[in-house]
Amino acid sequence: MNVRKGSTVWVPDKELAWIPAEVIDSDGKFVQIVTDSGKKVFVSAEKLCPRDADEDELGGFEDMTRLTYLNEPGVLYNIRRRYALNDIYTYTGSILIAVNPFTKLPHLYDSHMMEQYKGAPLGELSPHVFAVADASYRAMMNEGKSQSILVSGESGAGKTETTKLIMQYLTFVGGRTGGDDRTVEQQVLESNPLLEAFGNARTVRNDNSRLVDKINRSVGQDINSPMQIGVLDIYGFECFKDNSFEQFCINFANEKLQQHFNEHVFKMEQEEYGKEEINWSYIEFVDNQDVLDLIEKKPIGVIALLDEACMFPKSTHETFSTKLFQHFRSHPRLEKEKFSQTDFIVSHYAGKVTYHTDTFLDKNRDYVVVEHCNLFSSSNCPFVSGLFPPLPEESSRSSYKFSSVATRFKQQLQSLMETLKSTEPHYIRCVKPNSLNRPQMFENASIIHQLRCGGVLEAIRISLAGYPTRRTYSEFVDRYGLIGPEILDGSYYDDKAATEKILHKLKLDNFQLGRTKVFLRAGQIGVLDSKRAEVLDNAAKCIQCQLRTFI
Ligand code: AD9
Repeated sequence: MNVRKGSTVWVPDKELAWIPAEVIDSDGKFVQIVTDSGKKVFVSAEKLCPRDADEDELGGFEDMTRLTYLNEPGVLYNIRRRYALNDIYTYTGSILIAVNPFTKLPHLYDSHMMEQYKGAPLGELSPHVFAVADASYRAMMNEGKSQSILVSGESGAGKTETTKLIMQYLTFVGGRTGGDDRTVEQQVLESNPLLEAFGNARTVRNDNSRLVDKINRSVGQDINSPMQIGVLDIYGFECFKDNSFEQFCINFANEKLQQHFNEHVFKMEQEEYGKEEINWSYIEFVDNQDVLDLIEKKPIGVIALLDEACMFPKSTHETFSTKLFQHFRSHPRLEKEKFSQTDFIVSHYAGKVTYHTDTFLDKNRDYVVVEHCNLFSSSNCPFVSGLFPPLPEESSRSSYKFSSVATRFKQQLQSLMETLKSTEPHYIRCVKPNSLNRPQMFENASIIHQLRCGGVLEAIRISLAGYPTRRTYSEFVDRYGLIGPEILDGSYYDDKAATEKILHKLKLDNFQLGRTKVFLRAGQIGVLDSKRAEVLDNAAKCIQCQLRTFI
């Protein structure tokens, strides 16, 4: 980054992830900084992130895209500032981040609040779970398209509470359908769990009875209605000290959802560019298809190799791991754990996870015989048949009659993805602010990790690949006009033309001029801010000088 003496920056910190600091000396590559607590340290300029000190004083932005510097620490501290004021909701574009308050905030959810959000366009009122619920309800009613609300986060992050609030709001706006005298509660209970496949996300077994209780949070007014709002409460990415087959399945599901999420975020970005009529063909889009291929591709992928091992009685987890390493010797997403012969490491979108394979074969073999499965799925009792959805042709015809847990999981995931693709998605990322479940405690490092796992930082990365900073022309001229006073001098000037001239004056290119806003590439706002600070510095010196002469 561009560091000059006096620049305000974020510096990495072991305990707090990032801390605010100011540059007191710089030789380009290395800089000396003083942290907020007064500590002076030398750091490599590459490790720093730019910080807009003016924003420290504010109570945080309702939408992360308003931040001057859309970087990891900026996002973290924006949420932190808001959380301190009990503003637990923040948008990152169209994604809602919800930080668990661990205390009751009844005023946030009363009927007066619900009334306010009814019909209000997203972004007009403060960020809220009701706003997302309302947006999905309106979209369903106006566009006739099914909607899905994906609520994710780690255990205790607030997924269940959030899901309940969504249902509360939907029943408030939706009420009863004409002529239907079932209570909403009954309807919810009778509703078809749109995303039923996810019963398996938690366990290795097809134990739906057990992001049944959980998945029944899906809401639909009428199971035969072509339009539905599905609420998916999904357990987030997992990375423990010991990770086994369960974590492998959960993380596979999260990779799938992440791909869906990336595509959605990318599409939303494109829509914004489209609205402003700017050229968006420059945006790079790197997805996680390579990890998904590694896991699910046939005939060679982790699941295929595992199934193969399970079908041969002589196989052990050692032979399975050996085969895996043979096939993926130089795969960028898979490596062997240094101190083990059988553990493998997958570089997931949210970080590396080491899997112990010891029980992989046993857990994957924990299947129901195909004939039994067919028998159960043809049961007249909907509960029983629901527990055993019919096997796809491919499995039931297989000469081995083998249905592994991982393959079933993969197929169910596939059907979930198809369902999701036919809906318009809305994302809510729940964050657990501390491990003690206490109000007003904000543990930076763990929150950064959750934002990464929830794809929030990935969404920002996608945004950074395009034009992360957008300002209306008048906002731009207000802040940076002093860089080119001659441009603004005198008579009438046009904000858009002035913006372009100021940018050219600084020899910046590759920006885009939209209908109402200028779109800047990552780093360009830093150049502008640096120049602005220099102009202000010089002006201050000039005034001092004039004062001295005067005295
Ligand atoms: V788990 O994966 O089912 O173990 P969740 O569902 O993510 O977990 P849950 O919704 O149960 O977490 O939230 C945990 C606790 O946080 C709740 O019991 C509430 O006491 C608290 N919570 C969560 N969200 C809110 C909220 N919006 N307002 C107040 C909340 N309290």
